[in-house]
Amino acid sequence: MCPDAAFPVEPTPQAARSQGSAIPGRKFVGLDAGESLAEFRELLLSAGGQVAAELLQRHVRPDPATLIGSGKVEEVAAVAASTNADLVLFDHDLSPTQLRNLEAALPCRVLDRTQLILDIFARHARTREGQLQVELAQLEYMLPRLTGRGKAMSQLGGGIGTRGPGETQLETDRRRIQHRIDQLKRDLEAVRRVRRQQRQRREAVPVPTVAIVGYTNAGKSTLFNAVTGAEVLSSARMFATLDPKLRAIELPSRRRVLLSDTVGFIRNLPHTLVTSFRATLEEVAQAEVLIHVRDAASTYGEEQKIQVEKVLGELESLSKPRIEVLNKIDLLPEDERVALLSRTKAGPKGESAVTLSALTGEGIPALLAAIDAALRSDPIVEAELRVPQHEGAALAAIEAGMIVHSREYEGNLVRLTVSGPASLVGRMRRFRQRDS
Ligand SMILES: Nc1nc2c(ncn2[C@@H]2O[C@H](COP(=O)(O)OP(=O)(O)OP(=O)(O)O)[C@@H](O)[C@H]2O)c(=O)[nH]1
Ligand SMILES: [Mg+2]
Repeated sequence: MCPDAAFPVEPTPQAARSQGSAIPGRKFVGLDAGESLAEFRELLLSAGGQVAAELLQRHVRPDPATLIGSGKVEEVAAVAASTNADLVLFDHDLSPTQLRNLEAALPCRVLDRTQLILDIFARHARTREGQLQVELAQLEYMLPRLTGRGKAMSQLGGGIGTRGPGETQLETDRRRIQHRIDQLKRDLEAVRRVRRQQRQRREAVPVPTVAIVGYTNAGKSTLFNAVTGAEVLSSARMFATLDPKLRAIELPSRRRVLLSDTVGFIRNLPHTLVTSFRATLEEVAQAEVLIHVRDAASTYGEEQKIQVEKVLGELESLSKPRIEVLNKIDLLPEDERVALLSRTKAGPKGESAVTLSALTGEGIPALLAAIDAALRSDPIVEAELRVPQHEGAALAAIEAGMIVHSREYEGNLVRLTVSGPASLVGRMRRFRQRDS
């Protein structure tokens, strides 16, 4: 069942900053309180919850005991009671002490932002590795927060943050959780060993990888499907994709690359998750080119871009060639579309930008051309070849792997002007014309 939730939010620096702005209407880089609240509401919906009430607090200094201060706690308690909420969510992380105090003072369970995101991940993890990673992150987050009242333990059953047994002895809980953590780490290591072997096998035949990255819900999976013809789940819910998906595609130059769809990023991605999903994000670290998908229709696109670049920095992937995709242009009014198109044509230095709609397919050919231009490995070279007509296998390989610009017949020879990947052209060395 969907628990109703009341949530007081945002004693954050961002909220304080936008309140203190001296220029009315001027937006700081960073979400203002309303935008932040809207995103948090999306997270709750993605976790299957419903909003019973929302409370906002602008607070410069968080209270170490309760985050929001005793007066506000009373207000929240009253709202939670009158709306019959099952859950109070905080768009902020809570220290073990704060969580304990709030649980004691409020009539229902309390979850913080990290626990909510962990819960969404738990719902969406499909592979064994994903499930193990999420459970490990949940238990590591929960361990120092056990209250002994059984509320925190309820992480393991149905509903948001309620999975598993109720009241249990605190010490037994701790030991049991520690055991489970050790077991999960061993299981994960075994799963990862298999994946490493698969990767090594893949790397024996090197095909460059292009990774699609971006903020959650930007449209990465929709784009992945549009380009590869695959049917990866795309959904209006946040964090629909947790496990990387790989598919081979052919570029206009006839080069083949592996395209990978990855987990979305979000501001303040819980630290436990960054480390546990590092393995999944190996695809990003290994990729030769990154496609950064952005939601052009989102009003907080700049903030999302900053967050994505922060995670790319943590993955030491900021220096890779990056193609910026401004997605969802079908949602923009005509004048904004035109303005965006002319801006991206000019292009910021060193970065290529493509505007497209993954939904309608508009702009996808330009993206494929941009990938071609960004790939450094196996560059495209032009050549003139003279191939005897009886060399059927070589002619077939040329047709399949290169672009043929012209073809002339000279006796039993075929004379071709081609462009193709240097590796393939190199294999046709014996047919090459001496440069004339
Ligand atoms: N109108 C419009 N909607 C789009 C476009 N691309 C994606 N969407 C929608 O945006 C939502 C999110 O799309 P996904 O492809 O699941 O996004 P994602 O980046 O993979 O999200 P996560 O895996 O959850 O991080 C879905 O409801 C899509 O239908 C687009 O070009 N235009
Ligand atoms: Mg996705």
